[in-house]
Amino acid sequence: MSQYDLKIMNGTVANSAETFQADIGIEDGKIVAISKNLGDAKRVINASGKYVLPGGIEAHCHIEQESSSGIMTADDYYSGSVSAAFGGNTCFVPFAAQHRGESLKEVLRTYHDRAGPKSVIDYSFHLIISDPTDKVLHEELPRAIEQGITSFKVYMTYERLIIDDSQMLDILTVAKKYGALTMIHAENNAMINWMSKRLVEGGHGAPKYHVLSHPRTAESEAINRAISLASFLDTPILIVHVSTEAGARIIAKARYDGKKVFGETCPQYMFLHAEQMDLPDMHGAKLCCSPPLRDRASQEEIWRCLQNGTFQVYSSDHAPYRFDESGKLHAGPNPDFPKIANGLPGIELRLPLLFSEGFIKGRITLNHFVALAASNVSKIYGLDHCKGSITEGKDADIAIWDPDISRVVKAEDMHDNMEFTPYEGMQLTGWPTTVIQRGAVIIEDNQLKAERGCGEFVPRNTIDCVGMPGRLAPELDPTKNFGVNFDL
Ligand code: DUC
Ligand code: ZN
Ligand code: ZN
Repeated sequence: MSQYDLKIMNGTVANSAETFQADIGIEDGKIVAISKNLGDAKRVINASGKYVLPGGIEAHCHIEQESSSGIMTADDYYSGSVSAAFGGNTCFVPFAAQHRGESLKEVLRTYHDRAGPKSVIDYSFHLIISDPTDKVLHEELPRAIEQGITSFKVYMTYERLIIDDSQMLDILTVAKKYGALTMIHAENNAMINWMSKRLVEGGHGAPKYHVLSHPRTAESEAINRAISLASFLDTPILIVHVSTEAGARIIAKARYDGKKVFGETCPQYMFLHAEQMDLPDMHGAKLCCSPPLRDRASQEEIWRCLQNGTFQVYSSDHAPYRFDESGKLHAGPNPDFPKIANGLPGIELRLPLLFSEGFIKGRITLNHFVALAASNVSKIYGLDHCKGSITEGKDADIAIWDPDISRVVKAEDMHDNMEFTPYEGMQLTGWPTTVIQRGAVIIEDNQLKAERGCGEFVPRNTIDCVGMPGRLAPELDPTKNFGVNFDL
């Protein structure tokens, strides 16, 4: 009689569309049986009274990445992945950032070298494209997609990252041709610069004015433009870190119209607000991120758009910069807000926040929690062949959650390389207690059990937009444009 390597017994198992009582048998890193009364196993975990869920997949985080101004994030692939694992994740997809003049081959080699020896969870990368030369577009991007890097991010703002609309069309055309997903940081650059200059010149350089410098309309204008460009070509995009109701409504309308548009929001827009930045001695800098925190009413609107499915992806946007000269205050002890490093830590708390404040408090179902934790990401970003659900044949990536544990968040309990957390003092109920990756226990009894470098690179599939009909603009469609072929 066959013996499983591991059996998880007596738990309540949930996927994005079903919840059931079953035991799970694991062999060679895969889920091989889901049933009651399984046979013997070398090791048994009793999950009685707990939820047995797919391991989380973090789709937006900045790990061991130099910002465009050359500031390194505080977490490398070891501390970043350990922190993610303690937060119930078994896989993440950080960014591999191209700075201008760099080849994508070089960039990917650098990030493989950073991640491979250190990551304790499985990983892929999204490229950041800041220099779409002909070589990048026609040789390097197709090659990267072939290697399973099937998504990339572009910026509509930031001096050293911004691409113009014409470059955006070039990138979207390549994405369409090869089946990749373009992620878009959508903010109107001119509005941000115009506001920032006036605020600083007027003596309003303190961190809280960062919020005013990124008006809501800057986000909605750019989202609208990005969707117009992508739907012109009928190619999928994902608008990352949406912070406003206006932006969310544009996405909802586009999806209603059948356009291939996905939306992402982040915990900072649901749990934090701009008034918290009004602190003495530069402490507001800890909460500087882009798009910025909004007001309390916005928090409710963002929650509603998560509940109603406008956002399919919920990510931490973990961008850890310490409150010192290595990070937030790299430009000196008292900089004006445009010189403060942008980003918040949150990779470890993304899921505990949603489990506690979403599922336990009855705002979302357990299945919706699973969808946001893992399943939607696995489908949208091409990981569905191996991850994102508890299904026979998939990787045994599992997080066991105890709904009865209640803890107050403290920075000293986090496993990232930060000295603060924006969520300090929140009481959260429900925490992951055991995390299993490809059948190996990596977190147990609040201890790390994984070896440095045990995570593996996961090549991703091309992007599937079934159910999103879309429509190429008539001007590009040879059946409607006097037969002109744009080779799309
Ligand atoms: N965009 C991100 O995605 N993360 C941090 C800062 C930013 O502008
Ligand atoms: Zn961004
Ligand atoms: Zn980000």
